[in-house]
Amino acid sequence: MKIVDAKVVVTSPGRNFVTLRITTDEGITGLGDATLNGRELAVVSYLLDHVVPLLIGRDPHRIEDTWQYLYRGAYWRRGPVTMAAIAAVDVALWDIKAKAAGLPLYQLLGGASRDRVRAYGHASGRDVPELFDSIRARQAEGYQAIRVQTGVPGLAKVYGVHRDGESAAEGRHPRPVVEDWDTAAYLRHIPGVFEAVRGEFGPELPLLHDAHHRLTPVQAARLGKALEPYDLFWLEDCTPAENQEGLRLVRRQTSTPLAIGEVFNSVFDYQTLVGEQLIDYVRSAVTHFGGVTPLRKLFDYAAQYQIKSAVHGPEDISPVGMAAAIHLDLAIHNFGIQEYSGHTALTDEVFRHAYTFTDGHLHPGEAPGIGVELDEELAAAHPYRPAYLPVNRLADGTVHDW
Ligand code: EZ4
Ligand code: CO
Repeated sequence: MKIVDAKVVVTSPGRNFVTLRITTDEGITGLGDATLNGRELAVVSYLLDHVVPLLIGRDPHRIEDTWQYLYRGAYWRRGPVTMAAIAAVDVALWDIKAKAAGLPLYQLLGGASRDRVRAYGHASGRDVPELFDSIRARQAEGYQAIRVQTGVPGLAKVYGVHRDGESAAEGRHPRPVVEDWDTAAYLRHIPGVFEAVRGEFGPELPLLHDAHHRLTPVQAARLGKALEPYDLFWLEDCTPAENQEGLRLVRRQTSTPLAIGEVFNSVFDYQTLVGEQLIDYVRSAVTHFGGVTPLRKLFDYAAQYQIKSAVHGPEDISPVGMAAAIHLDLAIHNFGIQEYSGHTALTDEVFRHAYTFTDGHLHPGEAPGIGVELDEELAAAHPYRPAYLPVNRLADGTVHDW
């Protein structure tokens, strides 16, 4: 088999998605997600100008070799743009190989290690009553594990907090919106929120919380300790993730489980964190980590340290990236949990997918390949719109971690 064509589709059915479609001389096609929120077109250029010309004529079955060729061959390694582009190629080739075999991808990864994959959803509220309503809404949708984010008194708008039913995409802007931040106010407020949630929903509901890289190690240690009575499933991204050594301090001070990695794009970003067992969950996305091939290797490395998977699954991962994640989740032994918010109905029409969400659990379905079909006509009817994430400033105007 030979690759005869590779095309990049940019579409915005509610938010921007970048998709690579590889076609072979036998007529089999494969899809890969290359979406990098807020920097989408840089990946489009990387693919069209520098990757697609190298793919034509290659044997699509040689996935590992193509991965190494693109990664080592570029000389310039790692980085979110490079790794999103390589991820799209990797997933599209796995899609083709699995379709050629007539099997769903998870069968090629060793087959199912479980019947279904537990997902967690997002609840948020500007205050505690609004948060309770949001948690109940997630429970009504079937979720059995819930990430909890709230507003902080004195702050106008906090990351991850929006009215229920208002998609995060509705808040997108052609220039970054400025949000305010005050770490001290946040640290004073959050333990009381979790006390209230435990009081209302009982001890069994798995609760997660995302600190979104806002804290120093000593602040994170204090928060982790303060949250111990409320038995979190994890505290996510407590400190800026590139400072791996900072996690030693956090780890020594608290037994609240820690999850990190959504902005990582290489196993080297995890060397200290995994090798010293400083975290409990690795959080990279298939789409931002170079694809299924390297993420599988990361999970195998993490497994030696009893660290589990928790693939990043925000709305800015397309259904193509989500499908690849769910196949991997089903197959690996050290699966932990999968983040999942679903997509807009229009997005699910553009990307028709075989995966399902039932009773708080995902299943990749039995369609050959990753099980996603792209409606290119509908995609073209919803063209790219510039959209940026917010930026964060302290009261004196200093830019803070986002
Ligand atoms: O802010 O994917 O856990 N999920 C998150 C996400 C990230 C976005 C950034 O594009 O923190 O919502
Ligand atoms: Co996060």
